[in-house]
Amino acid sequence: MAIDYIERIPNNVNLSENRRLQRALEEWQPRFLDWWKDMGPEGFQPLDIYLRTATSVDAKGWASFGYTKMPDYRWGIFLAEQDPERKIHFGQHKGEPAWQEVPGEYRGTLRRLIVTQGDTEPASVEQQRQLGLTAPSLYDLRNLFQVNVEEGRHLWAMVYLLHAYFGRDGREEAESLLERRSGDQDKPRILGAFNEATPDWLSFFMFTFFTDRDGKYQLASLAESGFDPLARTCRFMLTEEAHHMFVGETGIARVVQKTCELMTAHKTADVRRHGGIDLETLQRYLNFHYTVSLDLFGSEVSTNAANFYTMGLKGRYEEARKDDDHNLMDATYGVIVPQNGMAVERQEPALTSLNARLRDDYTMDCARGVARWNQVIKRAGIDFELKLPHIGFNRRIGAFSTLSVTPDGRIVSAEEWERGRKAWLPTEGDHDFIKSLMVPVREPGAYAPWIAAPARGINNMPPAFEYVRFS
Ligand code: BYC
Repeated sequence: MAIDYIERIPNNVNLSENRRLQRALEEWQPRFLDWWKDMGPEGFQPLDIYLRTATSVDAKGWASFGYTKMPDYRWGIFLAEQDPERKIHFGQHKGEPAWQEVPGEYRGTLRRLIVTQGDTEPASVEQQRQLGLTAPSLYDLRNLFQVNVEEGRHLWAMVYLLHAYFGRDGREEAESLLERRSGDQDKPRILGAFNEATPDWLSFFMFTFFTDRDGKYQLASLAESGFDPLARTCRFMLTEEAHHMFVGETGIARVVQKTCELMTAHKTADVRRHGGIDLETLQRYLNFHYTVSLDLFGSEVSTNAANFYTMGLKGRYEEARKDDDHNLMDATYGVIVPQNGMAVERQEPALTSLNARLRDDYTMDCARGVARWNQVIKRAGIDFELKLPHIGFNRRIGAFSTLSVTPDGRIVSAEEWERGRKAWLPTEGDHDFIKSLMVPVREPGAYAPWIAAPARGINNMPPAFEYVRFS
C-alpha cells in the first residue's frame, strides 16, 4: 500500500522538496514502526489515547490535543525558526556565521554527539514499555504514552539530522539506533542509565524527574551549537521535554502528598501497612536515580568536553547569557574531587571542567524540585526532608567512580559502604514492596491508593476524563 509520507510526516523542513532525504526517510519509517510495535508500549497499540501532537512550531500548532492510536501518531520533524544572522558564539570559531552544513573536520565528532543523543530516545521507550500494564490511573497512563511518543519524535529529530547531513554513515547510524536494545548484553544502549530497568511507576517518576532533566541540560548545551540545524532541532525538543519533567516532578509530589496524608491519618511513619510508600523508601529511590543520572554528564574533568566546546559544537547551559569571553582559555572552575581521603573543591581549567559545570547547573535545578517536594512534607507538619546525596555517592563514571562515598560525602572503606548500602539504595525488599503496589487502575477519575490525584487535568480536562479509551 502506498503511504503518503509527506502527509504522514508533518515537518517544517520542506521535506517534499528534498527527494533524496524523502527517500531515505521513506525507507527508515517502516523500520521505525516495526521497532515501535516490538519495543513500544506493550498491550496498548490499538487503543485511542488523548495525546498532544506537534503539527508546527508556532504557539498554535505545537500542542494539538486529540484521540490517536499510538502507531498512527504523526511523528514529525520540527526545527525552531532559523535566524539568518545567527553567529557561532563560543569556542575558536566565535563570530563566524553558524554552519548550515557539517564542517568536514568535525564530521565524526558531531555525528557521535548526535548518535549518543539519539540513542537515549528509543532506549527510554524500551525501558518503559511494560509500565502501561500497571498504571495508577488513566491520567498517568496517558502521560506515560505522551512521554513515549515524544521520545519517538526525538529519535526522528536526530535521525533527520543523520539522514539530511551525514550521507551513508548517517543512514547506517540511523539503522543502528533501531538495533541496539536497552539492557541487552550484546547490543546495549550507549549510556549507562539507559540500560537500567524502569520496573515500576516510582522508578518512572524518578526517571522523568532526574534522567529527563539530564536530557534538558544536554539538549540545552547542544541548542547552543554552531551547527545550526542541531541547535534549532534541540531548541524545539526542549519545549516537549518540559512536560516530561512535569510528569516526574508532579508524580513524586503526588506520592509524597499521599504518604503524608497516610502518616497523618494513621499517626505513623510506617505507611507501608496502609498501602503508601514511606519517605525513607522515596529517599533511597531518589539516591539511585539522581546518581545514575549524574553519570550521564561524563567525567567532571574531560578533554572531550573541552574539544566539543572549542570546536563550537556543544556550549554551556545558557551560553549566550554568560558574560565572559566564551573561549575560556584562561578561566578556571571549582570542581569537587577526592583528595587525601576527602571530597574537596579544586580549581581546574574551565575548559576541561565543562561537564562538571553542566552537572552543577543540573544539580541546582534538581535541588529546586526536591525543595518543592519538601514543601509538601512541611505543609503536612511532618519533620522530614528529602535530600540530594553527595555527588560522589554511588558513581560509576568520573573522579569518584573508584571510591566508596556515603550520601553525606564521606569517603569510607568498601566494607563500610556495603554495610550502609541497604539504608542508602533501594533493596530487593523495597523493589518487591513497590512492585506489590503496582496494580492498574482504569476507572476514569480513580487513582491507586499510593498516589494522590493531580491538581488539574491535561489540557484542563475534567477529573473523570477518559484519557485512554478501552472500548
Ligand atoms: N555511560 O570525557 P568523558 C536524554 C564515555 S539524556 C557510558 O568522561 P564526555 C533523555 C564517553 O562516551 C541526554 N559511557 O565524557 C533523557 C567517552 O567514550 P570514548 C543524552 C560514558 O565525552 C531521558 C568516555 O566515556 N544526551 O536526552 O565529555 C529520556 C569518556 O568520556 C558515560 C547526551 O548525552 C556514561 N554515562 O561526555 C530520553 C548528549 N559517560 O569517547 C532522553 C550527547 C561518558 O572514550 N553526549 N561515557 O569512547 C555527550 O555530550 C557526551 O557524549 C556525554 C559524555 C556527556 C554523554
